[in-house]
Amino acid sequence: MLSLARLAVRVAVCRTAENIQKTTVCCFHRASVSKSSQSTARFEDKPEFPGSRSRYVHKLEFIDPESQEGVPVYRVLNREGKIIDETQDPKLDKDIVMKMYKDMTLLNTMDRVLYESQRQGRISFYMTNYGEEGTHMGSAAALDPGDIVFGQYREAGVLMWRGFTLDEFMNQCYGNMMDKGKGRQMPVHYGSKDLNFVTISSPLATQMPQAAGAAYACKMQQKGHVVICYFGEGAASEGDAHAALNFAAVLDCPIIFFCRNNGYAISTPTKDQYRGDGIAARGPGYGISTVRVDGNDTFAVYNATKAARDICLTQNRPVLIEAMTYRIGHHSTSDDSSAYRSVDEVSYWDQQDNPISRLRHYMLNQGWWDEKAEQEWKLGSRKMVMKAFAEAEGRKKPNPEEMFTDVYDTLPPHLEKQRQAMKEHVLQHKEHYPLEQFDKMT
Ligand SMILES: Cc1ncc(C[n+]2csc(CCOP(=O)(O)OP(=O)(O)O)c2C)c(N)n1
Ligand SMILES: [Mg+2]
Repeated sequence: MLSLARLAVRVAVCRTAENIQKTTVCCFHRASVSKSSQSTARFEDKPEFPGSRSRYVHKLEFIDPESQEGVPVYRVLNREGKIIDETQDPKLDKDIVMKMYKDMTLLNTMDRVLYESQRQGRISFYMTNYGEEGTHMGSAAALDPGDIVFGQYREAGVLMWRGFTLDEFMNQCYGNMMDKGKGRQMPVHYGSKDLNFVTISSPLATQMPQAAGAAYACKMQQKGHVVICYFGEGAASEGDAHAALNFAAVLDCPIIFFCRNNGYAISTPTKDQYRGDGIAARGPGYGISTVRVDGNDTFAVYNATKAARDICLTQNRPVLIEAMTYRIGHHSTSDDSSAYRSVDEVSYWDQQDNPISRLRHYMLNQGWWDEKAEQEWKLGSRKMVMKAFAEAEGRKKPNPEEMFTDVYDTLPPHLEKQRQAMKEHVLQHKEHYPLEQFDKMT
């Protein structure tokens, strides 16, 4: 009723007003008629629904995922360490390739020592990186040291590449008084403010929305930095993974989502994790540029990460990389993978498709490495690892009072009470506590 009354008033005004008013109203009317006829014509050609880009079809057809070709795997080096297509050769300096190889093998040696250390009851827990070294060094080398890393937990090589020392790794795993986290975290939960590596938080996918937020901050700061967020294909099933990918896409965040698809989430193989074509197939669904690479090819990972970084920086957009690899070790020291996969399967990846041997072949082909250098490095690097290991083991544990520090600026009264009670109790029953192994209480 109200709109009819308004229309009547308008018509009346149109009839009685001066010419200029008449002209204005009539023009408005003409314009609206022609606009609506134009859009009617467009409606017939193309759907105008907000939120999609497509066309009309007149035959009922479901999209059959089986009929879609899988996302291809980008590769630079073949298994014999030869460049397949010269145009893709990253032409890295000998020093860089040597550092890649030395860090990959050093990580391998450190893993063996710390894994054994846990088996002998010297540390509480450990996770190896066997088989995934190429994803670590290939991606880390393509980044700027100022780029912020959010890891899951199986990316120790990225931290090693950035300069985290063997002492620092060992101190953290031993939770001794030199550990940056003051012994409060489980082993492998590394972090380094100096190296822009955010401390590991193992509830799966927590790092992903945090990383998207940090990337948004990078965009606002405009200091030429991006974020890289590592996650496993298992973690990609968490709701937080969806939130992170969608936020980053919608808010145009400069972030590289780097999925390490190593075939398993503890004992769950990928076939029981998802039905689609891995994680890469999800990228376009989020409107994110995506590439799938051979994660055992360090150069392919390097090229993909470098190109992704450029996209992030120059276009302020996220990129998704899915690096296909294989977890050669058990999930962690709390797992025995022989219960759910065959020895043959594991040895195929260990012997036939291993990132370390592939890079070694490349170096041998280049004449940059030989058996003598290999043996010397093996011995020398093991010595370095054993030295750091022995020193970390010999260091005292942190002062037990550190349990109460670094959360509150001023300790609240109830925690102060607990701190006092702990101290009195421990000092009163000294004989039951190995206090000589701890830094002295104040
Ligand atoms: C929210 C949450 N659920 C379950 C776990 C237990 N958990 C630890 S690691 C892991 C598997 C993760 O697999 P993936 O993301 O593929 O990483 P990978 O270990 O293969 O590197 C699970 C289920 C956890 N840490 N957090
Ligand atoms: Mg996995």
